[in-house]
Amino acid sequence: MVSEYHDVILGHLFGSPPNRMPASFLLSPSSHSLRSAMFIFDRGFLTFVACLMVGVALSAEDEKRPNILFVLVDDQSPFDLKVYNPVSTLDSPVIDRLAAEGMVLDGAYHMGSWSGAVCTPSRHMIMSGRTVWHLPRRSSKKRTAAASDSLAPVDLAEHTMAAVFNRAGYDTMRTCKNGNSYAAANEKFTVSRTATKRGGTEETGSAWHANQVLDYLRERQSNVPFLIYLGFSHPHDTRDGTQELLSKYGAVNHKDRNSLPPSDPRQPPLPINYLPGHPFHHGHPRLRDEVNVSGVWEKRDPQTIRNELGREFACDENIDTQIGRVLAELKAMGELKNTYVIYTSDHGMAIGRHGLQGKQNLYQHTWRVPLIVKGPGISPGTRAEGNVYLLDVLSTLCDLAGVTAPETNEGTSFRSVLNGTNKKIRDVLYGVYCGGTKPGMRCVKQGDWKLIKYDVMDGDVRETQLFDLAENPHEFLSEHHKAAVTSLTGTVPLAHQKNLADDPRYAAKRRELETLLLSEQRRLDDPYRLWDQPQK
Ligand SMILES: [Ca+2]
Repeated sequence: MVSEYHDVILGHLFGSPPNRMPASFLLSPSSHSLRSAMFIFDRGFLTFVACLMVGVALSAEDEKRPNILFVLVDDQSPFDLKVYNPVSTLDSPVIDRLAAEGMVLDGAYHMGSWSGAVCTPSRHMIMSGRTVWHLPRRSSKKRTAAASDSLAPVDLAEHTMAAVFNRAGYDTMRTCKNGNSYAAANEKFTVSRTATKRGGTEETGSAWHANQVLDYLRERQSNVPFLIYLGFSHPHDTRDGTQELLSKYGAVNHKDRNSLPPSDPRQPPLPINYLPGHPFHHGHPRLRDEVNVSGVWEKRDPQTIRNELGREFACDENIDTQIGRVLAELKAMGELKNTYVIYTSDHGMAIGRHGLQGKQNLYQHTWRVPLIVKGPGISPGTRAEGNVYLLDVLSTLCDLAGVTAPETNEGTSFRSVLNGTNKKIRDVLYGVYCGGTKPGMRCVKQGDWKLIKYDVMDGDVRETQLFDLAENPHEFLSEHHKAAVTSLTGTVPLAHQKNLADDPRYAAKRRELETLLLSEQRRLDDPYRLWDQPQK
């Protein structure tokens, strides 16, 4: 009956008789009562058409293309945030609300780096949707043989985030730090206000980035949708927070290498997987992040780490406040409901976890990134594993906005995760750190199982770690079980919570993941092989 009625409507609209007339309409037209009925029907039909047209007008208004606010912070572990780590002492009410109104992705990763400046490939991947070994060659003189053998199209910048959205008729605006990014892609934003702001005042800190966006929104005289890239320079070191927030988290901007910062009960506790040192060399001698970050240097004692975490949290909370100002402005403008807000970081961060300080490792605290998305069609307060990379963001934004992703894109849209259709978009995840001695670190994850391999320091360090993340989510090592550590962290891991690589019960699982790692290396054109792999 529905399809028959539909046919009649089409007949009225397009002037052609319906193919199949419903039986109730096949009566003699000479009948007076029938003519009356037809008159009533036509009036009803006209009313229906009028409603339809109003509906079309309303839906055109409703279906205005969405705005995009892409928020990228610099160097933040997901475990800073309560939404990923309920015992975190960080106050981030705006991010908490974003999560409550949108979706939290638990499995969001960056694919890795061939440089100590992990920001650089990460941001190239975000802008281009390319995989880590398919990024443009670096212009630096320090170019490695592997990275110079570029597998990226020469005109890739023309197919990056802002270029794609400019062509689709969007207004594009970016504020971010200077450097360690993808300059040719960044230049495509029609409005760009960049400066590195890591100070503790309105003008020198995170407020400056938010102010650029607020000024842009208030000055903008355009009805077309916008894509705003709101990048913060913090919580990357130097973590000079505002005095008020430093005080809240009991931290000081410690500058004296020869003394320890004061301890303060308001400081965040040591991370659950804190170690006073990593059990073997991470493979990148003289790496700035591990030896020369002001306030930490090579120290891993509890006072230094807790003070630095306090500084990190002061910067995190300030960012949270600044995002809140931008969201309030969008709400006041009536644009918030039609805006996808994406919150993420270019990579995670150690700050004492596993005895490391920096971003050059593949433990979950550093390989993973926070990823929270709110916007039209996303059910509030939802969570999904996702298994996404940051390089999937470009195709996802295109998908959400009804824009065709560029042919150079290698990412996969995770819109189906955001709208609740899928829980994840892939099963296997690959990670690399190859910025120090070669071939470096590699990891692969499938389900709850994760393998990390280290082949560094000219063969002096050849290590394998195997974790069951369902049982050992913090990747505890045997070092975490030592009394000297548990007395500091207050956490005694369960006996089975350790590296399982040499446990004969998991030999088959280890072999399975080693095979998977090699196949991922081949698939992604990883130019290196590890000591125990075939060299092709
Ligand atoms: Ca970074």
